[in-house]
Amino acid sequence: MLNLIIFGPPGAGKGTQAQLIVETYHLVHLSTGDLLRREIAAETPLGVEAKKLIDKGELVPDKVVIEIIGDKLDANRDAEGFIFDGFPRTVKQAEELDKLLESKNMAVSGMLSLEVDEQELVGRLLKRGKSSGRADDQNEEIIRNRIEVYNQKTAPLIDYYSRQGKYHRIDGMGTVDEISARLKKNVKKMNKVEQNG
Ligand code: B4P
Repeated sequence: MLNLIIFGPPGAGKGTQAQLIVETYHLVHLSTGDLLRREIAAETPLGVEAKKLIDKGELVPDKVVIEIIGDKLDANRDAEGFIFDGFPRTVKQAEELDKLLESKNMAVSGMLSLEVDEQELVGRLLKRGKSSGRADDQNEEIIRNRIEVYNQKTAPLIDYYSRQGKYHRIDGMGTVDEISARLKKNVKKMNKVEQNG
């Protein structure tokens, strides 16, 4: 079973690339950003609270996203594998994901980490902000805060997965197709290991 984490700073191309991997490997795509935006659109109590944080470029509490992911794992028991997009974002989330998967006799196969220059990240997000309607994409100060939050709270996960031998660094600069080809090379290797193991 292939369980991938697509990782990187805001605007690194996680959502874009996850979509392409899902199509090839028939994985269930779990994007915490998308799931939270769905709650916001439905104006649920959770969505109302999440919106206040997301609009400022802050993270939603660990407990909230861990619960969302737990529910989705339970709801997709027959899946051939998962791709976690935008999750985990803190060491606490990573530890809880390991526990959740272990309780189902599953494990993370690998973490694909997209590396992109900061200026490129800001440019991509501002460009998306023109059409997405996302408040967190429209203001450079908020985007810089998201990158700062990433550096402080999320980047330590590189060490977390390196220690488990699961970190794969991917050059995230270039066209969507170029990056997709780099990612798929890595996923292919991981898939072989999963099938032989
Ligand atoms: P996310 O939805 O995960 O937002 P993101 O980091 O911006 O990544 P996304 O996947 O959307 O963008 P992508 O890089 O693909 O999170 C939003 C917020 O939700 C967070 O700030 C946080 O508040 C909250 N949240 C989510 N998960 C959470 C968690 N686990 N814990 C706590 N809080 C959480 O693409 C960006 C743009 O670049 C797109 O327009 C795309 O078209 C473009 N692009 C992609 N590849 C490109 C390329 N190669 N060249 C040029 N442009 C490219």
